[in-house]
Order: sequence, then C-alpha cells, then structure tokens
Amino acid sequence: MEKSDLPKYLQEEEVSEECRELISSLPTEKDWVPGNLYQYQGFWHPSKYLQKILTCQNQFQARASDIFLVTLPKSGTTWLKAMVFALVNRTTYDPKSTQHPLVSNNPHELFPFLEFEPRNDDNQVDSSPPPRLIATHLPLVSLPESVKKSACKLVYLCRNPKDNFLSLWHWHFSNNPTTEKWEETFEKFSRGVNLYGPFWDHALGYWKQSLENPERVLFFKYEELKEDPGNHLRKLAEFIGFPISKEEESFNVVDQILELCSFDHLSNLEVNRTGKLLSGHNKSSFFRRGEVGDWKNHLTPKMAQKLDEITKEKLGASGLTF
Ligand code: PAP
Repeated sequence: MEKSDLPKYLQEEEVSEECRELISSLPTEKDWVPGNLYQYQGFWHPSKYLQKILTCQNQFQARASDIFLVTLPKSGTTWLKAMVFALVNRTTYDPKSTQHPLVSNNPHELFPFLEFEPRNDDNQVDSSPPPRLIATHLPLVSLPESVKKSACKLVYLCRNPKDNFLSLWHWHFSNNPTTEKWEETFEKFSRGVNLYGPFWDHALGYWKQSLENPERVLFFKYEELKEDPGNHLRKLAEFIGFPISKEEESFNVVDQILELCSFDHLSNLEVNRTGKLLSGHNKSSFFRRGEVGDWKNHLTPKMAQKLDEITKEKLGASGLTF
C-alpha cells in the first residue's frame, strides 16, 4: 500500500514540538500498514494519534455526568455506541421509529471519540448536552487526569483476542489480503504491537478497575453480550443511570433497542452501506460478520494455541478469562 492510499486517519499530520520530542524518545516498531507505531505509556500508537492523545490529556475536562465507552478497536465499539445512544435518548427518540437517528446516521456520527475530536468549535464532545456520550480506545493509564479523578461512568467492552485479531486484520487488509501480512501481523499482535495494544494489558487495566470500583467501571465481553443481550442491556441501562422501568418492560423496550442496534438491522441500512465518515473510513467497514468464533475459519490450530497460551499467561490469576 502506498502512503497516499492510506486512510485519512493514518496519514501523517503536523505534529507539535512537544509531540516531536516525545516521539523521538519512544520505542518504535513498524506499523501493520506503512508508517511506525510508538510505545507511549506502555501502549502502541501511530504518531498522528499521539498528538491527539497528548492534546486530550492536556486539555480535556471530564464531568461527573459523562458516560465513557472504552474499547480496543474492533471489540464491538459500533454496537455498544448504538445501544448506549438508544438507551440514553429513548424518551426523545422512540426505538421503533423509522425516523430514529440511528436509522439515518452511522453510530460513530452520533457518539464521538475523545481523542479524535478536533479541539475547536466543531468539537462534538464539548458541545453536547449532559450526559455527554464519549468513546475512547485509550488504555486506563493514558486517560486524561480529569477522567481518572471524576465520578463519571466507564463502560468497557472487550472481545476474545482471537476474534479481535481477526477483525483488526480484516479491517486493515480486506482490500489487499496477503499471506505475508497475515503471518507478520499475527506475530506483531502476539507481541502486543497493534493499535492501542497490547490487548491483554489494555483489558487487564480496566478489568482490575471494574473489580476495585464497580460503581465506576462496568466490564463487558462481546461474547456475553451476544449470548444474553437482554440482560446485559438492562445491566448497562442501570449502570449508566437510565434503568428500564417496569412500564417499559411491559412494552418490550429492551427488545426494541436490541432490534434497532442489531447487526442485521444496522448493517443493512443505506446509511451504513455506502459513504464515508469524516475520518475517511468507509461506513460499511464497521460491519463485517458480527459473529463469535469466526477465528475458527481463519486461524490455524497453532495460531489459536499460541494466542490461548499468551492469554493464559498474561491474565494469570486475575479472574479474567476468554
Ligand atoms: P471500531 O473499534 O473501529 O469502532 P468495532 O465496532 O469495535 O470497530 O468493531 C467492528 C466489529 O464489530 C466487526 O466485527 P467482525 O469483523 O468480527 O465482523 C463488526 O462486524 C462488529 N459489529 C458491528 N456492529 C455490530 C452489531 N450491531 N452487533 C454485533 N457486532 C457488530
């Protein structure tokens, strides 16, 4: 892939003096795509992201009413964004309505990312009414201090690392698959060298917080959401302060929201089949198969075993398992 063919989000941008100095002091590795990743606070980022991370670490002011959705890329961010948006706004927007904002917008357009928002008047986070819905891929250690100190809520969603790797790989290379890249990127993922990796450290940071501070951090797994979406949606609603009432249960609001946000519904909407986000991503790229265990169709038994062994070793006796 030529540099000019890179998606907009990965093209190099002006970086500040502070960021340039930081970058020159950081360990570096080749990215999965042309360019480099830099290890900052223990996690790997392209230089363009580092600038954005520094900016939000320096400037972002959290509020107690904020709701954060935290994920590693390709863990189910789009799905959870849709569910949280539908839950919080269900009195304004009927989940059954064909006029619902999720019918005419990609979930990412309704739910901004902390570190990718421009620091100017177009900043969707700063201008939203409370509760502000904010997504981030940042590891716990890199959250802005104001978020760490605030009473805001954090919902963390992660996914089996074998499916996470597969989804990440497809997202990077679906147009240009090569065996060489498949093996090379698997080796990198195994060493934790991928966007916001290492996978295990990212998940463990939030897992431990969810045990120490269950009123602040709710920890979900994609596989559990798939298996019992109704009860997880209820738990989510309760946690973010928008519990489902008895009356709402009586007219099946949970099922209505699940249907609105389902893979089949969202992926077939015209708005998600065509066009690009402002970031340059094809909207359709957020919807591939949306299944648990697709790794079985792609990873060799040896690869699967390797990731299982790393997972066992890294997660140890933490209580977190996949
Ligand atoms: P992001 O972090 O870049 O926003 P994210 O939404 O986390 O991406 O990941 C996309 C994955 O979620 C895709 O998984 P796959 O490659 O294994 O198919 C995508 O299909 C899946 N996904 C998107 N929307 C939904 C949904 N409504 N329900 C279940 N899975 C979904």
